[in-house]
Amino acid sequence: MVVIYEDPTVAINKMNTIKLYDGLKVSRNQTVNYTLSGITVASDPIAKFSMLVWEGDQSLGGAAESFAFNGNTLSDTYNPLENQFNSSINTNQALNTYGLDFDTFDVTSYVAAGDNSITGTITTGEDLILQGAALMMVTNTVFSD
Ligand SMILES: [Ca+2]
Ligand SMILES: [Ca+2]
Repeated sequence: MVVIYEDPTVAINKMNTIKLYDGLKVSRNQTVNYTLSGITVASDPIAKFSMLVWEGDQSLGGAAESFAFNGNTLSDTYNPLENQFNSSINTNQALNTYGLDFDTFDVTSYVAAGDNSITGTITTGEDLILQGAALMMVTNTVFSD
């Protein structure tokens, strides 16, 4: 279950849309590229991206494990460059949840006005993961369903 709620800190003069993409795909020792569409990015956008992954071990990483949003590898304090799927929840400052990896990133600088889609690249090594869902919030030119 995914609960989507209003964030009062997000600028209210923006027409933001939220897209939820779900599915369940196993990845291990492979690179998976996908395209998420259904958006038309407005000028001066804000954008956030969240990804829910089941499994993903903190103890298994390596050069082959990463996630790239429009070609930009995402990383932060809770998500090392080479161990994206590490059972973290970065918005909760949680490390090693033993089975759930759910991280949110500000990707405003990785989208541009007029974009109609984004690309995601999941790269996995020995750490098996199950891709659960992706959420994209972006300032959109029009509402879409
Ligand atoms: Ca890992
Ligand atoms: Ca993570």
